[in-house]
Amino acid sequence: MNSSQRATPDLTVLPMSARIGAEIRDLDLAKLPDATAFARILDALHRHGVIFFRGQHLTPEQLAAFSKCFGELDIHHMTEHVFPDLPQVRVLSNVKKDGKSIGITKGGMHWHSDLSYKPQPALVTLLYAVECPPTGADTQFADMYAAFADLPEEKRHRLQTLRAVHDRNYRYSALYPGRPPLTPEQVAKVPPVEHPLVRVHPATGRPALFLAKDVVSQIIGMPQDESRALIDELEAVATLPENVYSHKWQPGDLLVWDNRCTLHRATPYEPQYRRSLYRTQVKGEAPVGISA
Ligand SMILES: O=C(O)CCC(=O)C(=O)O
Ligand SMILES: [Fe+2]
Repeated sequence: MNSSQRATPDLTVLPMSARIGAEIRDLDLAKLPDATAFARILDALHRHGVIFFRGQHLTPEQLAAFSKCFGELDIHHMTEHVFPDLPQVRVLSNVKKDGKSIGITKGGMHWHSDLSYKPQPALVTLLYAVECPPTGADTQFADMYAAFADLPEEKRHRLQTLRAVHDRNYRYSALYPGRPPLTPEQVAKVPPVEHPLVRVHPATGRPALFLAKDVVSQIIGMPQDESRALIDELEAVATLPENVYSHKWQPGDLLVWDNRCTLHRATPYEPQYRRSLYRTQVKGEAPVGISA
């Protein structure tokens, strides 16, 4: 991504690396940003793929209000662990009350792009840390523009003609051994979908790889073993360390990531620590390929 730094008297953007991630300073998001400030936030998101703000003090309502600046909020198809009066805000947490977790625990520990298995995957996701462990539990992000751009030209040409099947149920039980399998009703809500393997970001016009090895069950028209090998290889290259930003959480951090040009995953932490975050996601559009 573009690492150029922008600073204005009231808003500073600090890139985390040449490729991906930036911190935005000097904003209190409990108040909605004005149009100029929001245009700068969006610009930073488009340049860096993942942005974050530290030291925030947000209620679930304030998080939802800021999230709406990015578009219409989605209500996740897994309706547990949302605020009853505010179903757009979901809780991720390992904290237990009366023996039951107050939020989703151990979600997203494989590389993925949120809701890629839906016809219109998530546009951006916002995650706000209420409490977090002193070490571990980083969220990692991979730059899928660079993942594509770094490939040899011949391979890029071939990949941009391909389509992939994204399937929520493909490895669900392997990824979530502690959860019951998806019910037939849940499976029926998320049938497998086909997306271009390379998608063009509508705002930046840049192509990005769009796949995750635990969600993409196959590449259309390719023998299964070849398809599997290609998917595994592409994810491995995309998530090489030089392509990844690891976010070390502090309470009060708000992260925003663009699911159209990044993959992310949660990482483990010691279970004696408490971790609670509020999460929203913004509805996206159907991915568009290069030749479409
Ligand atoms: O818990 C995390 O670090 C990330 C979880 C995740 O994948 C998500 O909220 O979309
Ligand atoms: Fe996720």
